[in-house]
Amino acid sequence: MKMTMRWYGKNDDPIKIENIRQVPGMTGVVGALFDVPVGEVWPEDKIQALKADVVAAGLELEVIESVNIHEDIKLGLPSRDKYIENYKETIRRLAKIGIKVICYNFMPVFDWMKTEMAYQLEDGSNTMAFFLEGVQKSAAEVAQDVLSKNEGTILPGWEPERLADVTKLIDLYQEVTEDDLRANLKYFLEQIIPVCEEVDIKMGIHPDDPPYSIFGLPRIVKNREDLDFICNAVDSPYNGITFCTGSIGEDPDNDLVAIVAEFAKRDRIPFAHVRNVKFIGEGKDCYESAHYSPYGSHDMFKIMEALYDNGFDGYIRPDHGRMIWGEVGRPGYGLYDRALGAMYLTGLWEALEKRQVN
Ligand SMILES: [Mn+2]
Repeated sequence: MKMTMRWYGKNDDPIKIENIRQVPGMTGVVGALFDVPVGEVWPEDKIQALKADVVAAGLELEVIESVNIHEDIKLGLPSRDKYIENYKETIRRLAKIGIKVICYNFMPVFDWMKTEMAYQLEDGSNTMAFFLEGVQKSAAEVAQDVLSKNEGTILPGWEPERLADVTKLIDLYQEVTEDDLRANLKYFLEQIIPVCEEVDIKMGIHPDDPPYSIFGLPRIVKNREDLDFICNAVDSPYNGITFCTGSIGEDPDNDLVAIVAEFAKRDRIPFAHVRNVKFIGEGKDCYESAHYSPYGSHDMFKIMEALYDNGFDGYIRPDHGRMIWGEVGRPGYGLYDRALGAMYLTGLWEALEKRQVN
């Protein structure tokens, strides 16, 4: 297991990489380029500059999150082939600097959706939350809400230029069924996985967040059956999952520990986001709690145990954290609570390793 933390780069992240380096057990950061328009080939000089910044801080850069998928690929438009060729070239360029895993998602229009960016918790901290009631208005209004509460930072997957006309983008999906979207994902994977095998990069699809349909959009990475379909669509260890416990875990019907165990055993989890959520009331409304099991609805020990016992040897990162100790910044991506999360997960892993020895 290699513990990592997401870092937005020296120009886009208020958090210094030197501070991430001081978190015990940290081996590397998960990085990306945020100024390359979706669909374009990532410039080699920028990739190398990012790598140089990370290495200079004494950390590794082996995971990229995300190389986003152009909407035309998800929609299955004829123009997709051009964007798939660009994607292949980006994969090859990332391999040259030692990248081992690329995280991506196949969510139409929105990469992720929260209705509350600073939900107040009893202890004085705040966190992101998702309440179904919050998406009962139009998608454009919800998008505007999210974009206005980003504390001046870029939000991953929420490129303002792409979301400028959310309504139009959603209209394009009116005729796209879940089966169509699945076929478009399979088409994409059939094209890129041979390249991944050649250059030794594993793809990890991030589950839908939340893992059910919103705004009538199709969703195909929601549960065990969806993950099984994806793994079988191209049967290769290079076609894997970024197992986000906070996304799959936002549907109480998903048996989180059993799903983690199954796909770790099948060697399809090269990268895991491990975090907790806390359900409120009877339905699916929830907020992003501290990682520690008693504060959320999921058992982090059992999740780490399922990874450990099934031979997981990939990358882990804590996921969204609360804003604590007065920290202000990109929602979910402050330093302090993610550092606590990383340390907690590292501690659980140490206990699992030593349990086996004794
Ligand atoms: Mn995640």
